[in-house]
Amino acid sequence: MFPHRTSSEARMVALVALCAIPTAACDVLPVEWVFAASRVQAASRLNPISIDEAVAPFAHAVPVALPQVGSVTFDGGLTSADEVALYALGPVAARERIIVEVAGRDGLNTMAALFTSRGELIDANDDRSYYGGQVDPFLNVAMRADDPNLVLGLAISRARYFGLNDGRYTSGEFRVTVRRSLDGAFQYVPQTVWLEFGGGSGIRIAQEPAFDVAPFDAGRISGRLAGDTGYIRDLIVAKMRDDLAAFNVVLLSSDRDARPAGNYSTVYFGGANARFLGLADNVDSFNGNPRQSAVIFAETLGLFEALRPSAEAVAQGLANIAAHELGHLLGLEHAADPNDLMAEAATAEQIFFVDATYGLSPLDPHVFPAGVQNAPTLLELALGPVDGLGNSTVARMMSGRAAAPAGMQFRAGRNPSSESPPAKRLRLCDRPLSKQKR
Ligand SMILES: [Ca+2]
Ligand SMILES: [Ca+2]
Ligand SMILES: [Zn+2]
Repeated sequence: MFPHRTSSEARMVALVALCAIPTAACDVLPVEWVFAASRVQAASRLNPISIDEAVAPFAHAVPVALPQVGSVTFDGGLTSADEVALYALGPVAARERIIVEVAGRDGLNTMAALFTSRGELIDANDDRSYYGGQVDPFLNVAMRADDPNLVLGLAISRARYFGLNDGRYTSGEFRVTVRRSLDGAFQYVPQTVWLEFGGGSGIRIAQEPAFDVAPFDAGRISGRLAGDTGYIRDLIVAKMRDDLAAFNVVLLSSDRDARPAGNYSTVYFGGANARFLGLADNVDSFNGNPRQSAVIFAETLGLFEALRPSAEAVAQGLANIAAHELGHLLGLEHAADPNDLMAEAATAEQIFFVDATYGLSPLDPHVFPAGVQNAPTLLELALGPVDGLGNSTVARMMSGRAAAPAGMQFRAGRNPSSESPPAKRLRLCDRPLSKQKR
């Protein structure tokens, strides 16, 4: 049950150690310029592993016999933060419930994730209750699709990089219990989103103190844009509608539409924040809660006036940030590909000038250091098909890959010989490190 060791291990461990840049807040990720000292971190994230590399370890998952109804308990170990332990649990069917409980020994702080046989993320969790100090992971998933070989992944938590120092992060052992029951009925939760450009007061996001958001005013991003507020608002809405056209989401604009009667989530545009471009309540697995909030601190883009972004570029930037935060409210995690809307970080140029999309991307290693996120599929499984006829417009982005037979635990792939990344990066985020799990 111990991993391959390779001659590049020392180098890879050193790479990760250099990534341990402390950040100001422990429960949210601040917006910040990243300077020269973080070039190594940028290398590992801005030049992520390929999709093939990210899913390669899944062919070597260790088989574990999960009863049709009941539980299995087993022990495992991890020797470095680069390592992942993957367990093949066999076939699962839609509407089965899978519950995973992990106990790290001697304070080992782990994270866990469930994947399809193709290495596509189903759900991830680092801490059962981050705010409550329960740092063992916990997963409780009603399966939404059949899969020929469900995979459970364990890795050492990376939470200490954000200031959480509880527990051990070097190596250790854990015990896992996986339970299966037949009570995994689920409902799709379509989403209406209110894009609020008129400001708000007493807004609460996650565990942040309540705050007010000023009305959207392009002139407070740059005096050059003072006459473009309405134009930029309309462009933001149009671009977000384009991003979400394939999904069961209705976007309403506060200055064009009537407020909806039923459940909706609100995305506020306005104000400035010294730490964030955007904030979202949490990563809401399969959109369990259709009444949430996110804030896009539009005026923060004024920090990048040196780029002299046009009105169109500012609208693109705000639409990218808003679609990212909304992605969290719909259940999406961070991706490693900087061209994916769910990238955890991007350069200012990428934010302004790249029309990012929800795609198929290796996971951000803080979510899990192996596997991919297929955002279109996850959105469809959360929100339901786009029309009442069951005709989804979502293309399945990965063709089937056969799950190979068992092998050993595997190192998470990483490419330490990356090219020089852009020096300036922005963090887009945003959210509590961990999803609260019931
Ligand atoms: Ca944890
Ligand atoms: Ca939600
Ligand atoms: Zn984010």
